[in-house]
Amino acid sequence: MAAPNKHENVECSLNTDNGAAPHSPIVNKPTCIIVLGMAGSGKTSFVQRLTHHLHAKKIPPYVINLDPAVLDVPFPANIDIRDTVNYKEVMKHYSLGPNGGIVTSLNLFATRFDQVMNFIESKSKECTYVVLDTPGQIEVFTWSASGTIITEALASSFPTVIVYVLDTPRSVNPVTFMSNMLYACSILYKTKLPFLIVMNKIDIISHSFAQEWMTDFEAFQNALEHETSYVSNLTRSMSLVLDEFYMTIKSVGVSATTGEGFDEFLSKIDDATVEYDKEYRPMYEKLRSEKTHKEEAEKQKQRESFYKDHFGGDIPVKSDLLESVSTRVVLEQPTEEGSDEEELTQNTDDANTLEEESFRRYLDARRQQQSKKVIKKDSQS
Ligand SMILES: Nc1nc2c(ncn2[C@@H]2O[C@H](COP(=O)(O)OP(=O)(O)O)[C@@H](O)[C@H]2O)c(=O)[nH]1
Ligand SMILES: [Mg+2]
Repeated sequence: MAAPNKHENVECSLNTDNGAAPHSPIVNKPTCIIVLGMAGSGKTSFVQRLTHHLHAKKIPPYVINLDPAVLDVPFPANIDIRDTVNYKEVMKHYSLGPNGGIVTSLNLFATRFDQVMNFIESKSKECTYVVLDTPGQIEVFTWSASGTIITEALASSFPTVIVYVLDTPRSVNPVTFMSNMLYACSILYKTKLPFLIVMNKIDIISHSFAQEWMTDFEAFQNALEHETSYVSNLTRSMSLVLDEFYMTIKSVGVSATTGEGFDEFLSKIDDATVEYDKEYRPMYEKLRSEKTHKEEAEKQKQRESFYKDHFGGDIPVKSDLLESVSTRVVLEQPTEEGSDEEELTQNTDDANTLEEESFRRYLDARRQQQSKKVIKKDSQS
C-alpha cells in the first residue's frame, strides 16, 4: 500500500551563518548523492543519519526515497517513490515476484523522472545536497534501465556523486572484500562519476584494515595467505587489476548508528563536487553530444533506407531540390522577352481555363449521376 503523502514539501532552506560545511563550488547547483550498496549494508540508515546530521548543521538536504518496497522510511523524504507507485499493486497487476515488482516500480517511476528533475531544479537555490536512497538490492538500480536513466538525468544537470556503502564488519574476509570492491569498480566504470566508498558500521569494527588493504598490496596478499580456495587465487590476480582503481578512489569510515565520520564524509563530497565540475562535466557533455550525433546519424540512415525501399532512390538533398525548382522556373520563363505583367495575365488565364474545364467535368458527372437515379426510380415504380 502506498504510504500517505506525509513526507512531501519538507521545508528546505539554506542558512549560511552557522559554521556549516562549505557550499559546493558550483553556484546554485545542489550536489546529488546517489547512495548505493549491497542489501543490508546500511544505505537507509546512512541516509537517515546524513539527513539528521545536515539538519543539525542547518543545511537540510532534499531527500528522495527510490526504494518502493521499504516498509518505513526513517527520514523525512521530500519525494517518496511509494507515493507514485504501489509496489504490491504492480506485483499483482503484472503477476510478478518481489524483485520483478521492485524493478517494474522503478521503471514506472523513471518515466516520471522529468518531474523529479523539475522539483530539484526549483530547490536549486535553497539546497546544497540532494540525497537519494536506492532499493535494497543493488542490481535493481545499477543494472537496470531506470537506474541508468535516473543517474544520467541527474548527472547531466547537477554535480552527481556515487556513494558506495560497504558493510565493514562483513568485509573482513579478503575474498568478500574483493567481491565488494569489484562490484564498486564496475559501477565506477559504468557511471563514470565521482565515486566515494563509505565504510559503514565502524562502531562494530574499525575500517583501518580495509584502508590498509586498499593502499598496501602486500598487506592484502598476506591476508589472502590463509585462504587456499580457488577463489583466493582468482582474488590474488584480481587484486593486481584493482590496484589502479584503489589509487584513484576515495574512502571514508562512518557509523550510521553513532554519527562518527560524517564531517569527513561531507568534506569528501565537496571535493568530489569540484572533481565533477573539473573532470566529469566536460566528459559528460562530450558523451552527450556524441550520443546525440550518433542518434541523428542513425535516424538519417533509417530515412535513407526507407526512401530506397519505397521510392527506389536516394533522398533528394536540398541542393537537388533547389536545382529542380530552378530548372522548372527556367523552363516556365517566356522564351521571348516579355513583361512580368504579361506573364501574370497569361498564368491567370491558364488557371481560369483549367478551372472552367474542371467545373464542366464536375457538372457532367453530376448530371449523369442524376439521370441514372431517375432511370432507377422509374424502373422501380
Ligand atoms: N551497528 C551498526 N548497524 C548498522 C549501521 N548502519 C546500519 N546498521 C544496521 O544494518 C541493518 C541494515 O540497515 P539498512 O539501513 O536497512 O540497510 P539497507 O538495506 O542497505 O538500506 C539494520 O539492522 C541497521 O540497523 C551502523 O552504522 N552500525
Ligand atoms: Mg534500504
